[in-house]
Amino acid sequence: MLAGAGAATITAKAPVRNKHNRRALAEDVRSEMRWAWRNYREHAWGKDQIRPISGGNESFPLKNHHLGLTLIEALDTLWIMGLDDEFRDGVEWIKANLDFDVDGEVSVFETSIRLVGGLLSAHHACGDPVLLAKAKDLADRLLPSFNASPIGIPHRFINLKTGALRGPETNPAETGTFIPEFGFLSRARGDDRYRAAAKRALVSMFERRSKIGLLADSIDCMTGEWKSRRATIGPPSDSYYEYLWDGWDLLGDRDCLAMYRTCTAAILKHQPLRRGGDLWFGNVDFETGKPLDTEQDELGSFYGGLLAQGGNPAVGRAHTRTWAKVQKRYGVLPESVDSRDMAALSKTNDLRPELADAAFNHWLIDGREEWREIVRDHYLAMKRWNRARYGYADLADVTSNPRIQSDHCPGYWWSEQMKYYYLIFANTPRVDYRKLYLSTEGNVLRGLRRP
Ligand code: IFL
Repeated sequence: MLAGAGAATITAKAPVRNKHNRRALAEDVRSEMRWAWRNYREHAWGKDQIRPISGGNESFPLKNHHLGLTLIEALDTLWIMGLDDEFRDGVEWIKANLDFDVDGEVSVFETSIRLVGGLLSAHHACGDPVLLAKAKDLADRLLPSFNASPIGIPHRFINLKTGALRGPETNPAETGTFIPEFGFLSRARGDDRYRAAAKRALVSMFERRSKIGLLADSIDCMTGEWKSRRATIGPPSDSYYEYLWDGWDLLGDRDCLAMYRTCTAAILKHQPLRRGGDLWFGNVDFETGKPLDTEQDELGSFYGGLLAQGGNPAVGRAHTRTWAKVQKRYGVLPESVDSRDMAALSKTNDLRPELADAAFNHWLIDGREEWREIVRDHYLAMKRWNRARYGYADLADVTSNPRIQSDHCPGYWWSEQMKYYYLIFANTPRVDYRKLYLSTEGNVLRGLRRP
């Protein structure tokens, strides 16, 4: 389908300096969320993902079985926006229908960040013990993947019913993106097993860093042998670094802070790539630091926000501004660009939240208007190009005019960018912005205020 046809058109960009315009933007985001939710409610209720062009549905993370992924991802966003009837409806569905005893295989990483995290943030919002119990049941089904490895690094896939494992060849993100969810669960249940497993995996990966302090992006989880030479701050390593910081931020774990600092020092020494006024982080050989290619993955655009959180705001700002230039060129970001000239190397757009995530994190730290402007542009371009008949859709090509949409809406859309947009414009009393903690999937595990 061609985007723009039939979609609501935006006629002007609202200056974000003006309070009324910010309020209007927040209201607009809220009303888009409600519209998308109603479509999901009507056409794909209880399914994992709605197909936004046809109104059909598709399952994820299981192949042939639905777990209500979208509604679980959406819950804390609905709650923050004060869409309380919708929130209650979702919680009721979970209580009546959600059952993880399914003979099917899931990604351990995706299941933890999306489903365990989504249930925990909904529990944080309303305190319902059933949500916590469901999160525990699911985490119990993921834990064997950690325990099966002599070095504590999980296999990539596990069968939810039988515990059968697959995928020993894994990577930093799928090794180390567990500690906030598992740590929260351990605290809430008074059972340290979850936190300890997540921490062991983080440390085990860290101990395998090269002499110059970098991690490669593929490893055997049973032997600890590296399977690649490429160090990157993009996928599949990105959220490993994010969760080192988060282990400190959310749980006060000093080892995580020390590991974050060690990894960051190595990255800042070997990976910055300056071109004109732009700052990228290159993909390099993990033992020599030698540059490998010039590709920059959109998922890496979260990194400027993380650097600012971790105490390197100037470098972080430079990187986020570089990605904001890419946004100025394309409107909606392509999946990857060439750092030499910002040419799109992968022209698709998977409704990605990372640039909005980074800008939001900068704004929480320094309150500058420029971050709100980046987020506003992100939102307006998405509304213009990604809005389809039944919801928001990926783009098959961000360079065509009009843009071409694909019939897919990822679960993270409900948990991430809609929340960042709303939070940056709304100033809602439901959130203590100074305490706010957001997971890699945008799930709030600290800082919600019940009315
Ligand atoms: O699942 C999302 C999350 O932000 C993540 N990686 C990619 C997704 C969004 O692009 O950690």
